[in-house]
Amino acid sequence: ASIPEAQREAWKRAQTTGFRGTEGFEKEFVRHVETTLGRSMFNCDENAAYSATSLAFRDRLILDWNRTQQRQTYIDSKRVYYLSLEFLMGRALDNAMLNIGLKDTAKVGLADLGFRIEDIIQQEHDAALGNGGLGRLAACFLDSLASLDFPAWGYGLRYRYGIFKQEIIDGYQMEVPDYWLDFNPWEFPRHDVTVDIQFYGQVRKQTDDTGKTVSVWEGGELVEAVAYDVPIPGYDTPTTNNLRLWSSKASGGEFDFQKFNNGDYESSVADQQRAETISAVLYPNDNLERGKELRLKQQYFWVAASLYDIVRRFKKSKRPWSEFPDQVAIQLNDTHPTLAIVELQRILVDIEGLAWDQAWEIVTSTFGYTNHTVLPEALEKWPVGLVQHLLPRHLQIIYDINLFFLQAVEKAFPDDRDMLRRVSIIEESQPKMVRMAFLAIVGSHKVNGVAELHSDLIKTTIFKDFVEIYGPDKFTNVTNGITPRRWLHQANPRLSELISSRLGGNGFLKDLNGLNKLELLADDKEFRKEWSEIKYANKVRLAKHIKDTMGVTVNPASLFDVQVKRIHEYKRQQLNIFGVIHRYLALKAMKPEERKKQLPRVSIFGGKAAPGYWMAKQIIHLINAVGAVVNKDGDIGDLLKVVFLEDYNVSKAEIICPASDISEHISTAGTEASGTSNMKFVLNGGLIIGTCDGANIEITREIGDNNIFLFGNLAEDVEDLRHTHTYGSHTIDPDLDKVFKEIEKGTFGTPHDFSAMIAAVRDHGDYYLVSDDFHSYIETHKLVDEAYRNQDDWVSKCIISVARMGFFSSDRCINEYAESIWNIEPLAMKDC
Ligand code: T68
Repeated sequence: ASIPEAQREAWKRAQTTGFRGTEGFEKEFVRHVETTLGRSMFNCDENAAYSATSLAFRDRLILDWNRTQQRQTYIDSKRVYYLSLEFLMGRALDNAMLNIGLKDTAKVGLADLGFRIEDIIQQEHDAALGNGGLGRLAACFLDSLASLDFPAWGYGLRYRYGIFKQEIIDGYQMEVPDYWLDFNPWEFPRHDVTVDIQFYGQVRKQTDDTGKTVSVWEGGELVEAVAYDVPIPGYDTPTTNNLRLWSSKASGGEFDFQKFNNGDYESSVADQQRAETISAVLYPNDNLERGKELRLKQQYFWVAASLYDIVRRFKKSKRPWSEFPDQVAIQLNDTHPTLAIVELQRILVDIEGLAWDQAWEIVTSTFGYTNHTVLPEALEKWPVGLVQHLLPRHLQIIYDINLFFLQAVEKAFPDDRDMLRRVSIIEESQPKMVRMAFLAIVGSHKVNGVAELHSDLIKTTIFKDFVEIYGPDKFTNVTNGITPRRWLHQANPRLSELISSRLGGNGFLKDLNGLNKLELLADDKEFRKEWSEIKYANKVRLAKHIKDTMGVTVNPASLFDVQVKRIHEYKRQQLNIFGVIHRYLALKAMKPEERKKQLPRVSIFGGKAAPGYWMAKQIIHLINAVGAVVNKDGDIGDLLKVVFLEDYNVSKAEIICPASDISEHISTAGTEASGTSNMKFVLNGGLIIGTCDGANIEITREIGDNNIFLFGNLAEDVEDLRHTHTYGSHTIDPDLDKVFKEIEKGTFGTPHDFSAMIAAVRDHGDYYLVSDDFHSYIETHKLVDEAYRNQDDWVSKCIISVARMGFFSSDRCINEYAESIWNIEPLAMKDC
């Protein structure tokens, strides 16, 4: 407001607008090749062309980003902040081109200049700052938040190394570091946006002028957080939101010059490296918490920097603190950012001088907590001693939060002494532990699960007592969703185009329920034919990828059976591979004439095992060992192929999902909170074989139970079954036993290599119910074969399923969060 008119005019005259048409794109492209990259027509390889294209698009994005941020600051309405330790973004260029609506422009421009756009897109290294579903969900949410014009920021860590690259060597997983930041055109370093983050030290009580006792946290060490901003373009809207990632470095510059000048060079470099270690690497575990000090440091570093930023932004508006929750909603993606609750309470009480109760009211009105798992090994707990050492003031605050909470519980439930022990934020174990999920519940106004069954389960199992204490309204469900932009339009351009041609436009990409009109075409011969051709072409593309990367030839006319996701016993890739062995034995036992009548199948696996998860690595090894035998068996030929795809990641998922006929979502009932790839596969015209678990249940409800192959025991029966295994008599399914005996004969290599997998079922209680579900699994696969033989019916099922998938858009999901948890409205850019 204080800028003189003449200056404003000068700024306006000089304003850049970014390119629009092909010519504009080409100009920007060549400018970047020549002046940013210092190259020319004669040495512009595909990688340089990728860089120049990205920079041209980045320039456009940042202009929209600036306008969006200015507008959001000016209107100053409520913002939502999504705190996630993981953002599994994948590639940015294709997404940016499609969301801005200039992919065709770039395609023509690149062709003029001598490049194929597909080759250029493939130059990009995936941004793989996540493990699996949780991180990818955060990425889909950012896309929806921007596409729906919500004023929203993501906050995360800028890991130097994302999830490791997986190599398969002699059938075993090897991990290679993922150094991805060599050249990243999508981030803007903000060297002026830095925060000093404190660790260790002591707390001193002192009396202020008014006679009040205040706590002062002093001493310890400082690490500097530097912001890196990643623009997030919405689809078909100028709204471009921000993902702010924090990077750590030694506070106060390169290294400690005092130490350096005193000749202590080594130690000054060591300090610097220690600081940089905080954001160095993503922990590669999904659904497992291992309680390492560095992980806790990462959490506090990221949370403290983000809250400093959020509070600084709020304070600029000069509003009273009581309005904080009207301006700010913070969503905790799992318990990883739970310290944010404690940090905000500390800022308000220790630094801003608010009374405890007033501060706590603000804190609890601000936060929402999303739970993603009921697996006990994944629930975060930190040793009290470790928290005390690293964050002494925070531990005091946690104890106070717990004290006030338990006092209230005691008052409300005077007769239930055991209740206090059960719900205490501090677990009275040896050593004592801080239960992060309980802290997250106590410090939030809403807690949500990620699919209906899961949200019910948390209310009746792990958080049962809290439902008693707070009443049922604090707990809610928001079923996960996926962005149709990346998972249909980008991954499956031909299908997207076919749909758009029949629906009369791209509207379904912003209102996925629009797909339901496709149902009228389910029996349309011509439509079915085009649909099948696209599926076939996508299978040819995947077959080529399999050939190029794994050297295995597969026939695209086979039924493609896919299971790609993190390798975990609860996800039961072992059930799948045992089923494959069963199929192989059955084929071997057939006479040649009978064999000829069988339907050819390709079993495709992919996914990473946490480097320290031995059993998961054994499962990968067995899959590869089976592939090695089956794929070269002359009796079998095309009837069965087994492939383990190396290094499954987001960009590979974009090739795999469109090419699947049937995908496997076969977790032990009650263990998979939601699953999101199940949604991706169905949206791409594939069917599902799955258990009654997670979002499979709602997918069934939406698409109809004749369009999905469900099998296995129900969640409500799992506990009893486990009990029988341990205390009753446990008999192994006879067909599974044959599979085990074949493995033990050495058919797939040294039997000893796989003895632990077999023992887990036979001798150690079969916790994941592999044997209990085996028969039903095999029988259901027979139904899949039968159904696939009738291609007309099969394709109709696929069309009907896609038509009914509207519910699983992350747009629907984000709108539910906005309404029931964040109380936030969109802020469109149109009228500015
Ligand atoms: C997944 N969780 C759920 N966790 O397993 C999946 N865990 O059912 C659900 O669909 C998805 O979240 C989204 O809600 C994870 O992916 C992790 O990756 C993880 C990472 C660190 C620590 C614990």
